[in-house]
Amino acid sequence: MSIRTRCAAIAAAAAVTACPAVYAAGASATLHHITGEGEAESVGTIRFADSEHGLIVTPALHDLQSRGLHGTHIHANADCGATRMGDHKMPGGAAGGHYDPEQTERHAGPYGDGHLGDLPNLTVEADGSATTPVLAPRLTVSDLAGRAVMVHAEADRYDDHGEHHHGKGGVRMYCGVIE
Ligand SMILES: [Cu+2]
Repeated sequence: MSIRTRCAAIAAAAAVTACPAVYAAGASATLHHITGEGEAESVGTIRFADSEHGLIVTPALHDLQSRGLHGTHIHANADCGATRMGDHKMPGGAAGGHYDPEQTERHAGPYGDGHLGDLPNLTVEADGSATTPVLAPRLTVSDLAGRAVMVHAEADRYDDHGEHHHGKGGVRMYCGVIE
């Protein structure tokens, strides 16, 4: 059954008329600056939509602290809180690691065969805004429920040298639960 046919059947059964919104539905997240104390100010939103070439990720972010490329991923848990190990507080630690349903444990980038949650870098303009969409060809909106999107302080070089942190974008800086 096609999505359109199934949608029509659901709409008939539920006596609703909002069918186009059902199959055109996307997802979005409101991002917040994150610190060792948890979530701070909002910096805008990221929207997600399916296309025939994969997931289109459209940022509408502002007041970001540094220009240039920033590593961005879908992380496993819908929680942007900090975690604590002894005296060390980790911003966004509650979001867990990169979404990796196949348990590849490889950080291979959006076009690789590792973490499904690896997104292309987001580009932050000189004025601190980010509005340029990127494409994640292996993901769909249906993968996103119950997860968070994370923007890191530095560029992601898809460098998977063990715990070599900067290869994945460095410190977790902005996070949003996907809804
Ligand atoms: Cu990340």
